[in-house]
Amino acid sequence: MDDGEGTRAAEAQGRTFGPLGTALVIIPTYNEAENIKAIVGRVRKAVPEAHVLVADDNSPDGTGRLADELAATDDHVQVLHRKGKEGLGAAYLAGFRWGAERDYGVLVEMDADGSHQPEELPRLLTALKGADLVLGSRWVPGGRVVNWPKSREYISRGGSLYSRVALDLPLRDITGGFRAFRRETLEGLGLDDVASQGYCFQVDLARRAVKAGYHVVEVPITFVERELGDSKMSRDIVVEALWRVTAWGVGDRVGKVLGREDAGRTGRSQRAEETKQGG
Ligand SMILES: Nc1nc2c(ncn2[C@@H]2O[C@H](COP(=O)(O)OP(=O)(O)OP(=O)(O)O)[C@@H](O)[C@H]2O)c(=O)[nH]1
Ligand SMILES: [Mg+2]
Repeated sequence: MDDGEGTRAAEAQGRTFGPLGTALVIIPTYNEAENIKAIVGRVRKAVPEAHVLVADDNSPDGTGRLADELAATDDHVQVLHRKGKEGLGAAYLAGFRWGAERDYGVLVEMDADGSHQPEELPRLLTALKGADLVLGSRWVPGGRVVNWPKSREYISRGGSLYSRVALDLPLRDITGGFRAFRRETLEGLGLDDVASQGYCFQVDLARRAVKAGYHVVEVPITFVERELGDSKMSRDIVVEALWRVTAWGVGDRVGKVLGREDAGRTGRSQRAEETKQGG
């Protein structure tokens, strides 16, 4: 996908974020009727030049309808209606495709429940000028969580630590979902075969980015526990993350032992290598 035309068109409409092109903030929703209007309003205020895409899985509580109401009066807000609940990962993949087809230069992941603060978005976007992927991080110096029960903190810290060690990733917050990607980065991750869903989806994307040789930067954030609506976090999501991360870790190690130096590598580093070898 050639960027030039799209970027110029976006600039003409006054909706670019710096030299990277227009940012699309993708907000996946399932039953977030109590949160959706406030969160979209906060994003629009914090980064007026960005666009918002609500990716709603036909929420029974009418979140999609409320998002439509916002979109009707604001040309920076759009809604992707999906047929039913298919999980966070599938909603993001659909949102990424939607954004790439429309030439957005930056794609942002953000929860609807207020845990990710839109007011911190400018810092993430600024950091992306010197990176391929920026992770909002609770577990680097300066990052923190507010109002989280200790049990949630242990699960989250434990999940990141386990992923870090099992997958040999130089990252602190690997399960978080407040992230900014350059479009080119997403295109280099080979997303067609991503099957993972909850936290595991975030681990999967971080792992692919590091293995593909992209420059991944963590920026401290303050994560605030949701006040309204219900969590979709479940035992199944934790179990999925545990088995997939373990399987990836074992796969990478077996690959190394068998001498497959490219085990698990996709995208940029592999392509660069192939180009070198091809002369
Ligand atoms: N489209 C879509 N969105 C989802 C789905 N599951 C979760 N979400 C959204 O993904 C975001 C994160 O989900 P949460 O329920 O907040 O999960 P969590 O942050 O791990 O859990 P809490 O900290 O307890 O809130 C929210 O905006 C949800 O509405 C899904 O199946 N489809
Ligand atoms: Mg949440």
